[in-house]
Amino acid sequence: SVQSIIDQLHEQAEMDLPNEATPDVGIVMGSDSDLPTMAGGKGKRPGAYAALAEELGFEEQTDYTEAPESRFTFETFVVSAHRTPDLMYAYAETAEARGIDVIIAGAGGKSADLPNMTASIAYPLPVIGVPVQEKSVDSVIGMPQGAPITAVDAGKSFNAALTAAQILSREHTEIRERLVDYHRGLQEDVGEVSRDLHEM
Ligand code: RP5
Repeated sequence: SVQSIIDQLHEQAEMDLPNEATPDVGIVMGSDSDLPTMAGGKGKRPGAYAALAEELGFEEQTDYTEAPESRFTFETFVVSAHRTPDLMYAYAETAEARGIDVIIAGAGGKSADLPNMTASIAYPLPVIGVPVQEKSVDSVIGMPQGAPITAVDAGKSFNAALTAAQILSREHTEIRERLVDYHRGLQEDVGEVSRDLHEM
């Protein structure tokens, strides 16, 4: 039940686990219908999972009873600002104590409140908002002065994951190197396309 997840979040927040045992990035979304955009998948544009798991070597953490194999991990929760406000509050409120360093929060619809509410409650933890649809952009980025959020364009959860990694890279040289390698790969891809077009 939702209450048992809330209880579990509070228990984990009290545990004071070493950094290696806790997820580095928390991904939350308003509905499981946001999963294809937030995670990416078959036939879909690559999303946050592709950036984190495939490009940057993060592992998805689902078991909290033992330390994950990879040093860098992320977790995913479906948390609705409107259907499960208590869960949204508990997730954002406990995130820092649970060892999360940055949150990616996505929601769709015209009232995409999860990213900005999460940013306000989890402050000073950085929150990167993903408007799941074009019509969600204003709702996600529209924050009052003093209540910051960082956001990407509609549907660009891949970029949200890269931004999350950029934040982590200030503390972890290994992530910095992976980001640089990823970018080098992009440049090589463009170079190849140009070569194919121009037979250089
Ligand atoms: C938003 O409403 C969710 O983030 C989702 O994008 C949208 C529709 O949710 P469902 O009705 O598909 O669950 O809060």
